[in-house]
Amino acid sequence: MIKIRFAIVASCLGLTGAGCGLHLDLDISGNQVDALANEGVLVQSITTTGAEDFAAFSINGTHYLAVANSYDGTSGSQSSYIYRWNGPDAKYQLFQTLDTEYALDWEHFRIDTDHYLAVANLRTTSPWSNNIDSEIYKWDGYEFVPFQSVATHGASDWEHARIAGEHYLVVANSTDDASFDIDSQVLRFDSAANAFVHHQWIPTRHAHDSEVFVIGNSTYLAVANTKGGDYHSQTKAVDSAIYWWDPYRQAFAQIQTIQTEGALDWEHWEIDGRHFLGVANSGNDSTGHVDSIVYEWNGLERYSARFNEYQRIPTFNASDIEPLQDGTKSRLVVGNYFKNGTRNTDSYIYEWEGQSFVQPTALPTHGVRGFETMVIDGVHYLAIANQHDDTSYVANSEVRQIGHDDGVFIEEYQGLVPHGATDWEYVETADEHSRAGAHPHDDAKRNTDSRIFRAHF
Ligand SMILES: [Ca+2]
Ligand SMILES: [Ca+2]
Ligand SMILES: [Ca+2]
Ligand SMILES: [Ca+2]
Repeated sequence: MIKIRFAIVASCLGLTGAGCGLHLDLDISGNQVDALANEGVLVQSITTTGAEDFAAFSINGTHYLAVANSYDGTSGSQSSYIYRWNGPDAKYQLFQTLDTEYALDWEHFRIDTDHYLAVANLRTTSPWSNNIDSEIYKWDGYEFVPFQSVATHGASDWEHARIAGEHYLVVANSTDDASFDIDSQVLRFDSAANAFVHHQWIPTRHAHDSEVFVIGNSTYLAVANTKGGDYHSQTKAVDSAIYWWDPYRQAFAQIQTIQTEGALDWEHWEIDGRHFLGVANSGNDSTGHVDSIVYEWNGLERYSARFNEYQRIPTFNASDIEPLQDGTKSRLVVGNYFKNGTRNTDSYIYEWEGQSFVQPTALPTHGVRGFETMVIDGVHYLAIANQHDDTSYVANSEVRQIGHDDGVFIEEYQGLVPHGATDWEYVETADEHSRAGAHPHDDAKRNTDSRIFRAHF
């Protein structure tokens, strides 16, 4: 569907100036809205039970959002839900229910045209055991159906990677009931067997997240190790590790260890050709009030690649770090799980100003465990998995609209020379958004330039 409205640059030539140069903020449908708060506008609340993760994906143009529900206060045997986006009015509606066991993560991936969805099941509740299967589902054209069960041990995260035409999955294992120092697993898709098969063990310590990313011709893996030892004697003073995919050995080879503090999440992102890695540190053995850290790539390749500390960000039991990128504007959200005795604490969104992330603005969260970004019909959204609101695991998670006010209209597209233009008008085409804007008028001449700004999505 292509919608085009014309940009109208009104003239106030001859008027006294009242209102000239005033600009209005218009939302995506052309309605006037107040200047958006930096934390975004609440679009939808979704009741969740110990939400740990959202995964957004689309199939044949339809948008879906899966939530990992971990626990309702009694049991980890929970229904996790897949919601379908039914437009800006109906928003997300329940689409499919899948039974999960203390679900911590959903990962969507494709192999050719086939869609898959994997869930990380942490443990059973009664009897308690972390040695349970996690499940991979496959889209059958109408819904997700079971595809393969994988033996996991306190599974916390799935990560899909495509390397040299092959499909891999990394599953992060956290414990086998006895020790936190257990391996995580790399699986490879065997097309002849139509199944994922074992490929490599990665030594980990209560692994909670893995991140596969590509720089140049090399593929890397970052693993978040949270703690070591066992239930009786444990420490968060464990390093996390970075691996390089060695194409000759067809395996990940460790190239760097990084001192982390209860690391729960890694993310990779790129800004202007610079590659960054961010880690969410949940805390050390005495406090959760520790810095989460952004690292920058040293520019060297293959096994010479290293990631050096670039910026420290104060966090409070940090659970997730997530880049927010719309067009050429880069931001970073860091989730604070718990601060000063409450889970009802703000997380922070930082703005990239060319050298560092600055100007944090508050995002209200409630025991937040994960963020997921999605773009639907050109609008940027952030899904917030709120685990617990201090009262109950049955809490409201949220979908918020973000990056719309100051994150979208960024590139000057066309200069105009009207006479004292007064108003903004929004222009929308299939994949391009523009806004014509009035430059504050010049009282002396009344003919200063106006601008059209093009939005990047
Ligand atoms: Ca996920
Ligand atoms: Ca994942
Ligand atoms: Ca991650
Ligand atoms: Ca993240």
